[in-house]
Amino acid sequence: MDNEISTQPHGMEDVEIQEWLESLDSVLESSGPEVAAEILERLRAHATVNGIDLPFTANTPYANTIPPRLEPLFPGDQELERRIKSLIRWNALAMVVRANRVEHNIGGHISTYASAATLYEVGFNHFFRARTEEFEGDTVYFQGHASPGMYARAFLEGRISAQKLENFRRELKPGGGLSSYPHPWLMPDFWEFPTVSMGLSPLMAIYQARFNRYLEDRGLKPVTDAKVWAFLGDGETDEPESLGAITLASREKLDNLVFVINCNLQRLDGPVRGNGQIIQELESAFRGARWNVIKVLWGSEWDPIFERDTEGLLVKRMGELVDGEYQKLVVSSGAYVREHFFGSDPRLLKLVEPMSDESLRRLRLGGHDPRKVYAAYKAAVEHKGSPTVILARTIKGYGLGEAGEGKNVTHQQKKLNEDELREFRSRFGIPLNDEDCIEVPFYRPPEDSIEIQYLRARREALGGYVPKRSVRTKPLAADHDELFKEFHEGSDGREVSTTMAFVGMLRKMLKDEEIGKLVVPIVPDEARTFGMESLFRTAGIYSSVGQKYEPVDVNTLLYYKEAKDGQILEEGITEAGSMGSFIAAGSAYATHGINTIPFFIYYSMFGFQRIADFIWAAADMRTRGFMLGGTSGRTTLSGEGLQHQDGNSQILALPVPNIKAYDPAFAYEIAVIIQDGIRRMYKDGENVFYYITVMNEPYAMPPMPGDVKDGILRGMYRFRPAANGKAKLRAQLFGSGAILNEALRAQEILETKYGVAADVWSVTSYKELYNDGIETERWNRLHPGEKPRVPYVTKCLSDAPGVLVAASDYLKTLPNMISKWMPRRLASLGTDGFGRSEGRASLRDFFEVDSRFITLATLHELFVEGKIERSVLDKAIKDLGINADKPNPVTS
Ligand SMILES: Cc1ncc(C[n+]2csc(CCOP(=O)(O)OP(=O)(O)O)c2C)c(N)n1
Ligand SMILES: [Mg+2]
Repeated sequence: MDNEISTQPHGMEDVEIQEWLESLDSVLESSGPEVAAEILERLRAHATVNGIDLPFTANTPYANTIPPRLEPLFPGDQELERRIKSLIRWNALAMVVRANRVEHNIGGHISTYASAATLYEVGFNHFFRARTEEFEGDTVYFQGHASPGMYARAFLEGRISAQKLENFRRELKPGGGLSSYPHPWLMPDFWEFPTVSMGLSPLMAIYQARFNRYLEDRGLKPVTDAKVWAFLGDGETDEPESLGAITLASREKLDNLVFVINCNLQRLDGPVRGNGQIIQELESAFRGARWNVIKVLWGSEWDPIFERDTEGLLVKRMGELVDGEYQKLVVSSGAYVREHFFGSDPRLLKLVEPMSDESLRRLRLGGHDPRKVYAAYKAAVEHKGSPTVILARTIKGYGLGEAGEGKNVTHQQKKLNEDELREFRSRFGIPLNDEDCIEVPFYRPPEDSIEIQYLRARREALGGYVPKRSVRTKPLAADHDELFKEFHEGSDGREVSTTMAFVGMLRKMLKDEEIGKLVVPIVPDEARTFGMESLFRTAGIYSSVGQKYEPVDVNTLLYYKEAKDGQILEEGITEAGSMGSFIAAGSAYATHGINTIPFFIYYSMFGFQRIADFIWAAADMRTRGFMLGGTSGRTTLSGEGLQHQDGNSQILALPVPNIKAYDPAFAYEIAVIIQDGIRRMYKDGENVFYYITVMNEPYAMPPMPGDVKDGILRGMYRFRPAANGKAKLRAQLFGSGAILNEALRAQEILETKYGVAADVWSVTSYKELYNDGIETERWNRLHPGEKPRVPYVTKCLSDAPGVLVAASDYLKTLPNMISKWMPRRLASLGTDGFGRSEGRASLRDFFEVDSRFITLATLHELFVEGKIERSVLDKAIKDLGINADKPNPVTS
């Protein structure tokens, strides 16, 4: 490692080094750490000027950041807190062991909480402030795999019954159970943040902390000292999202943010960095990103040894070991530690000469020492000007002994034998006898015991219980009819894209009396692509420091205006980060009691495809708001080619149960969907959110043809019936998004050239139609004695004669999934395959979704039904200029 402190460089005399160290000590004593730091800084500069090549290092030695003399007094009753923690340890273990006795392999984790118990308990007893009427409260992201500990604590607090603990991981049992991990969807009164997909919570926490500042800077919430705490695993930091946004946190000086990384040096399979030091690696990454880094490596028992070590030998030795060695050392006997750790140098051995093997074995790590952890947390919450990360060393499976302490298998340990249970019981002083203990009963001391009294008093002092989720907003009141009405009227022949239409609505929403302030436009560096630059000046781009420079385009109308009260979150090129902001803004109704309405507009291909797991977390969190997939449609986005042209996202939205996905064609459809969405989410409090694809193809927006609102929202409505309803040859054409225009052109061709009268339907949401269909089927299956219900699609088409043809800018499977509720077979056209850099017309020819192919598909269906001759079909292929031997877009 490059953090080693060399104590004998190039034969230099010990004495000389000793003199330097002593003079530094004396400066420290007489003038304090700031002066000492200044001297060292000057020395470093002096050395550099004189040609001394000092290697770069962002590391500090492998020692605690806070020296014992700067440690605050521990304010709690340490012994009582230890007993409470032991009870939580026991119950957390009991939940997992019991659950797996009832149902083999139901899973659950013991070792994560076992290693992190002190990190959490110090937080619960002294730091995590609850949300109250007066104070917004701290926001805590709990490490997903530590959930048994959180449940066990809530059990002692009297918030979760023994019955629920019994049903850990068996949520469907009568009376309910507990979800494996933090899921607000499943436990909406308890969990606030889903954290178990590793890497999501660190990024979400950063954007949450930043959003808290945004709310303050915009005057939407009072300025407070509330903190965001995120508890992570050291293995978790390998996920790119974990460290992916740490520079934003320091750039924004988020001193309201504290990361606690539980460095037990292990992940699931084995060591995180067997051959290196994860703590030093993380330290340099975070220090390099200008975070305040606090290392909590060694427990108080080490302090006197460090004190005896005037030569800095111990810290040097500590920097030498790789994590694989440490993993073994911390669970070895005292004799082993003496021989293998201190034995490397007789002077080190001398340091521990007076200590017994037993006391060597009992040397604790920093993350298991409440005093050290308290000192770190206190320093973190008091630190100003940058976020803090605490790197706390612990042992994975702490206290499990032979059952897994520090072992590579410990992550998966779910069962303990009788001896192991007894040992754990004794080690943590649980008042259960040998016989009772092997039944692993839950144990809660009586309500009037000092443990329960203390635990309750501590939480009362901190405002109540954590975690706890509650919806804290009042619903919106207005109906916003006026706001959206103008968009029902069409564009009067003016050609606009649905994106432009949406931006027009956004502009108007921003001015609205009720929702204007609540709208949060979020964009990852594509505002110009979507024609949103006009909002830069009017709404302003949020910047915590305002605008320190005169923008280069200040003389133009639409200059790049950054402002402290700016409303737009211009996130730069990070869809993940933007989603972090979307989640923070879309869940503020619960976190802050503020109905912020996020509109996150982005390049649609880089949404579901790239950050689907964040979207899944947003869904779990009951996030509200609108995601707008811009430049959408595989053939509608011309030129950009394979990576950009999106024919997927409407499909990828299908699995997210509470997302409503729409592919509207016209401005009035978008207006209807957004107005209804605001009502559902912010007035009626429904836990849904929206995905709306918008396109960049300009065309005239028609006025709304009568009252079709219900059809728009339910997924389809007849947009333009056939002119001649009495014709012999009939067809129904289904179009979506920009492809609806192709269906309308096909309607004309069919009528004028082939005498086919076709109705054209706008299908705004295949997902809504599909959900309605499967729900209807299900209801009928479960209620055979009652009058069968009819799917909406079936109802729509009950009096719709002729062949059926659907075309969209997405995969063919989208229309196919609803075809079984149609009266006849459906021909589906869609854009399966890789995109191409081309113009729209060529792309629609290539993917076979233009008006010619819709015409051909219709004629083909009529031919199959025996309604027209082959010759008509053959001629049509020729007349329409279709190359029958063209490459198949699906495979080419
Ligand atoms: C994205 C993702 N990948 C994989 C997993 C499966 N998984 C669960 S815990 C774990 C190891 C955790 O190690 P670490 O982050 O060090 O936490 P510890 O339990 O050691 O505190 C893994 C791989 C997951 N939950 N999420
Ligand atoms: Mg770990």
